Amino acid sequence: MSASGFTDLREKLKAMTPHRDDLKKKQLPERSNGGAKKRKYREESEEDAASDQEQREAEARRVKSGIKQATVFSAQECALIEQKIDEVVAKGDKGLYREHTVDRAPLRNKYFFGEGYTYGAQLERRGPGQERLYSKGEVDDIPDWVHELVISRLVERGLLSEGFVNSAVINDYQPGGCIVSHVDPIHIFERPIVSVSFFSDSALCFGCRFQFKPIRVSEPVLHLPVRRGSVTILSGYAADEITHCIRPQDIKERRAVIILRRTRPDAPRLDTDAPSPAPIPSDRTHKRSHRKADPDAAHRPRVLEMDKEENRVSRVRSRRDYSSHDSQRDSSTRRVKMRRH
Ligand SMILES: O=C(O)CCC(=O)C(=O)O
Repeated sequence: MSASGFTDLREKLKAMTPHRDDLKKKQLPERSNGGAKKRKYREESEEDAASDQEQREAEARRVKSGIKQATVFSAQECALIEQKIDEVVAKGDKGLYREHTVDRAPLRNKYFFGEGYTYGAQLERRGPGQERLYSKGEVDDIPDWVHELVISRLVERGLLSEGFVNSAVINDYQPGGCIVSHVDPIHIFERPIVSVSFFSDSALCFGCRFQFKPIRVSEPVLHLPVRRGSVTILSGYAADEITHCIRPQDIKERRAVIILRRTRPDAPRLDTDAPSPAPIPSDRTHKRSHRKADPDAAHRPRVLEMDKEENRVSRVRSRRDYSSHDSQRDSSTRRVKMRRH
């Protein structure tokens, strides 16, 4: 034993730092508790992931319930229709259509026939519910070949009712082209929405979130192949309760689609001489996120934020456009900068 009463220096050290043992004792249960917490957290997140997966599967089933598809056009018939689409493109390039028939965007051009519509950029209020039909006669009529080669075939097959279609839109996509997530405006178009694909196979996706700069698209709730010569008919949940889009990665070659729809008799129409159009009943304008079924869906608010961001960017751009042309603007002839689907 030494003068200090300790034979072992380790004991002396222990006596000088008693709190260390206490600390260890306290820490031990803490540590194992931390492990339990982690395990619980992992289990909970696995459960969350499983229930999220189940919800997505249930939603995919609801989407499928509103989709009908059929292969109608042979390769030979497609080739003839594709030649007609090329003629539309050539006519557009020569400037032979009315101003609002053609809407050009990078990697995607649209040709509106029968009826055309716009977002409300020129109304200075944007977003779902703000879309307006152009005044009658502002877009070209539906070409005869669309009636003869496409619509009548679908009527014959019982896929369309006679006289239903009064609007035909041709989208012509280049590789990498896309259409962001949207619901075809409920206050403008009756259901069903009928589309026929040409030139190449692609996919229509439901429930995707888009991010921009660089463009990124989240996993869809449903990825629906849309093959050359096939018809896709959307109604119910697929048309109204979830957004659809074409992702850039799904357009690998040139693709075109002819969208056949009927406008509602009470669809609001742009009338440049009149003041703002009357408000539309909220049951036909309420905002739809890409997922409606589960109000707790974690990503839903983010989608709306992104949609807002999209609109905000266009609004800023359109304001910029307006301001540079302010001197040219009056109440009847506004410059229009818009985004459409
Ligand atoms: O390209 C498609 O099949 C869909 C196009 C579409 O949803 C639209 O133009 O509103």
